[in-house]
Amino acid sequence: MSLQIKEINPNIGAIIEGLDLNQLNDQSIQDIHSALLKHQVIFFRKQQLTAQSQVQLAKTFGTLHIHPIYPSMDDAPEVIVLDSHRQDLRDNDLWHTDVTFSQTPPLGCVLQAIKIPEFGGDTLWASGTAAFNALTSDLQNKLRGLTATHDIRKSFPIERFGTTPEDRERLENSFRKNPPVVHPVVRSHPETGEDILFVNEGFSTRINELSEAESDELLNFLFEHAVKEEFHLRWTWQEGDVAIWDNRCTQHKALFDYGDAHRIMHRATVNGSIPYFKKAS
Ligand SMILES: O=C(O)CCC(=O)C(=O)O
Ligand SMILES: [Fe+2]
Repeated sequence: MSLQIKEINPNIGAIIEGLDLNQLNDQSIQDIHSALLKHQVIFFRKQQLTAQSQVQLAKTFGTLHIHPIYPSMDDAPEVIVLDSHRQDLRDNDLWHTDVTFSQTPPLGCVLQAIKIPEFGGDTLWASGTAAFNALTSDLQNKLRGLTATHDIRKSFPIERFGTTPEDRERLENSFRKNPPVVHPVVRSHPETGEDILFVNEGFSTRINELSEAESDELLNFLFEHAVKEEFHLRWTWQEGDVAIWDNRCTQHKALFDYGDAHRIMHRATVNGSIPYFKKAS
């Protein structure tokens, strides 16, 4: 099979055809890795990955993350199950970068569509490099010196996720284990060296060097700017589709617009490293 890569949007995303993700080899792994660096999120149709293959594919990028809140598959603790009939998935319908409430947010994720509603349930991804590059150079320079606080509590409020005593206990435990963290507002991509706008509405609560009012104003501007139409794509899922995204330079949002319909996704999450900013030389 010959590999074909079709871009979805000039700033982000590509569909890759001609690869069976259940049968990886050194060449296909290399092709996938370089496509991900170039396109930030990549899609594969008609894959039907087994949990083991999904784990194997994700492990080609690094070690895997165990999520503190979401349930996982019985035979693969590294694969979390996002099931609209078992969980409240509304928190994903907000632009976010995964797990930026941790010191070392994930490098990326491998997500598979298991059950998709007849209508709705699309996912959107936005490019943090395109968003940064589109800012004025004055604002780019100002942002390069700033840091932001990221807090798990912003996306998992206890009123919604702690409705039973067990859930409340589990959530409070996660809060204790994950106190707020500080990341640079502009991070450097560890592999490409590109500057990335690295605040997200899901978890970023405050720009530390500014007053609360200035911070709110700048964050609200950046949340809106980061996800403008020209920086994002919208993916309409078919069952068996696989998406891989680079979580260091993107944000995403899963639309919760399908009412009571059943939607199930499986996700494997690759551990990342501490975000840093290094001036381009
Ligand atoms: O369900 C989706 O499409 C994506 C949900 C999400 O935010 C995630 O898996 O990180
Ligand atoms: Fe997410």
